[in-house]
Amino acid sequence: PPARPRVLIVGAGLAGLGAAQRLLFLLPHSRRSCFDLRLLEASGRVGGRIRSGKLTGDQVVEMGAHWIHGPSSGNPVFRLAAEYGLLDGEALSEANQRVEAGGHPAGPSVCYSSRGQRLPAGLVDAVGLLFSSLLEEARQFVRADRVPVPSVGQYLKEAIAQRLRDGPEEEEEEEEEEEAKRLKLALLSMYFKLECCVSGTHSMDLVALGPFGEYAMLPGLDCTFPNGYGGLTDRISASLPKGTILFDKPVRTIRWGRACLEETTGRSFPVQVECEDGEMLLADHVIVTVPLGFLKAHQETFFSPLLPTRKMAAIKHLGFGTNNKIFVEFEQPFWEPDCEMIEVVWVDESPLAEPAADLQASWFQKIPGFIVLQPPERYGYILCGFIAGKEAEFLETLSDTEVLMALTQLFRTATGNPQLDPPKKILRSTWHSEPYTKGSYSYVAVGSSGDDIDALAQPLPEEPRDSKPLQVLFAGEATHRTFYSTTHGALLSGWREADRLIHLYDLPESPHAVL
Ligand code: 6YU
Repeated sequence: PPARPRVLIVGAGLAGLGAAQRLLFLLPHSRRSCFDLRLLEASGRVGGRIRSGKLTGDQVVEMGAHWIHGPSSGNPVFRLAAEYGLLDGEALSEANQRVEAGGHPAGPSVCYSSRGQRLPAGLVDAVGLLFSSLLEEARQFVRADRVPVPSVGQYLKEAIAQRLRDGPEEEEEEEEEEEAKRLKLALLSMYFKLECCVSGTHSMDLVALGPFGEYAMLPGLDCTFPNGYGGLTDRISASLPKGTILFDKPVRTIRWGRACLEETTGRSFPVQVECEDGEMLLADHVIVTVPLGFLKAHQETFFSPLLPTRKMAAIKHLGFGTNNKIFVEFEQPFWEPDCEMIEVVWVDESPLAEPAADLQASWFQKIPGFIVLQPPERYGYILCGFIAGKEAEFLETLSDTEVLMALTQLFRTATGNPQLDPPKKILRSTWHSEPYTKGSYSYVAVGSSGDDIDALAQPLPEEPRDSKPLQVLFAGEATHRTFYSTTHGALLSGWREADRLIHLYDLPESPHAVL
């Protein structure tokens, strides 16, 4: 048989695994696949930023991706997870798929103030609605010629300041009015921090206003994997022929635009991949799925010759921040059995004021809240705190004991109970320190746009007339213009690059095959 095109995929996260599955099972009934393919993975596991861990016993906790955002038929992660039987009945129900919630389940929650009081649910909800409506306004500039300010943060802050100026000025009960205003601003500050976690950024001032609305939301109430998100990538990996994935095989440099002769076969290959262990692998095509954080840190040495200027600028200007999770387990809950979310509001904060600069003294104030892992019969009493930005990166320099002490203090302050028992266990992510990730996920930063995402996704060489086409292809969440920062964006990007190769060889397109 004629030699098959040789493909190397760098990274065995969802993008890389999805591309491999699509290329290998193109002809489901043929024993021989159309491509000679291998995946090179730097770590010893598949999944990348999908990583399910264990705190104690059997309860699975998600260190990375948590929800399927918009679990409905238009979401390929939902479809694949459903085909593999990884979701529960509620997530699969038609009713769940139809919900247009634009986000996570809004179950019963409690909001504490740093004065040790519960804030009235009506007030919290009202401020939450105001914040959502302002965010919605911020999404309206996609097709606008001009933006009033560069960032989402500035837009939100100006809208809030305007409302304060326009608000009724009551002469009487002035002090009470002032206090209510302060509390609303403190609540808004909590919602800003929550949004930093959603966008994976230090500050909403870094998120570009114009392209903000390009991120697309699918219908369906966000759902989780009862036995862990990792089941998805494990199943895809198990479907690939043994030996397809080479683990602990970090790639150092991708040399493209060459003509390397392989002595054993007499074939010439345009790409040479140098691994950290010194091994050199030759390929017709390389699909790069490494995170944008890794590209930002290594693009000068990862490609030889350097990437075209436009692509280098895209890597530099697109945003890639840190969102970390802190799981804490308690002997006894201090929350009601059906509570799904615990928020904490620092009463002296305002989104209109400069944020605190002393990370050591106040890093934990950046935590907007904790998800309660439900139901208790499955998890016991576990909270999952989330924190984004420089504070999340600072957290990675602290010991578990230091974090536990700070959180115990936070819970005591919020509940007003100085005797509250400390959590008995802690487990946290350190995405910024992960050498092959260097953060959590991408966002469109001030100074960049959706065009940068498309530029990043463009294969090399850009003008293939004189050389072999599609030598280096780019996938991964940061290359999807409307679904960046998600697992479905990652999977679709892998399929997109697989399809590019399938079309190049004029092979019949087939839907992905799940074994
Ligand atoms: C989602 C969610 N979610 C929380 C947290 C994180 C992420 N995401 P991978 O990194 O997986 O794979 C690359 C591989 O390459 C990896 O294995 C490396 O080891 C390897 N590699 C690197 N360098 C190499 C080298 N040199 N050689 C060889 N191998 C190398 N997504 O859908 N739902 O709830 C969350 C969340 C804490 C960290 C998430 C979520 C993001 C996904 O996890 C992520 O996109 C994909 O897994 C990436 O897959 P991949 O294959 O591309 O890379 C308006 C607007 C707002 C926009 N944002 C709104 C959306 C909010 C996103 N939500 C996130 C929230 C949570 C909680």
